[in-house]
Amino acid sequence: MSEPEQVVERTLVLLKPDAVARGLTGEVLRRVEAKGYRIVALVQRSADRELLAAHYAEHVGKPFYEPLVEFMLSGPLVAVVLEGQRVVEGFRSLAGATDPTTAAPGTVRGDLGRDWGAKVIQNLVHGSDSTESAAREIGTWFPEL
Ligand code: D4T
Repeated sequence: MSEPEQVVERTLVLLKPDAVARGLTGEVLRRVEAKGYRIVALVQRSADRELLAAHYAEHVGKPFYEPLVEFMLSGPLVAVVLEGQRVVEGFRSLAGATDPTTAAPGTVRGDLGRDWGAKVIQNLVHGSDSTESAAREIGTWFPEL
């Protein structure tokens, strides 16, 4: 009997304002494309409070929420939809651990990120943490998809 075909997934990636301000958009997308994932949609834009409240619904009210929002509003960001087998966990593996100081070398956060003494962790990228989150987040950032 043949193996069941693996389902093609999508994930929502944000290149956060620190990545855009530092001119790292190309470097991050280079890694994504070199890994073999397909870019389905991509836009550079600014966020707003309503969009961030939807995106970060599980963090609303936490002590780091307001500094997180201020950071995410501090400049343009790039929102991307990626596609590929197991792309949700694959992009999170490329991104590395949340804290860029200790994220493994070889990852986006480990190679390119650090602690800047800000009130909130500035870790360059976001990637959906499950296929359910991905569906919700893609709907938030790309309602036309
Ligand atoms: P994102 O969501 O940005 O991909 O990051 P993670 O999945 O790695 O982390 P998260 O959703 O738990 O946190 C969102 C965002 O808030 C910052 N943060 C988080 C922070 O400054 N202090 C904290 O204690 C936590 C948990 C970092 C990422």
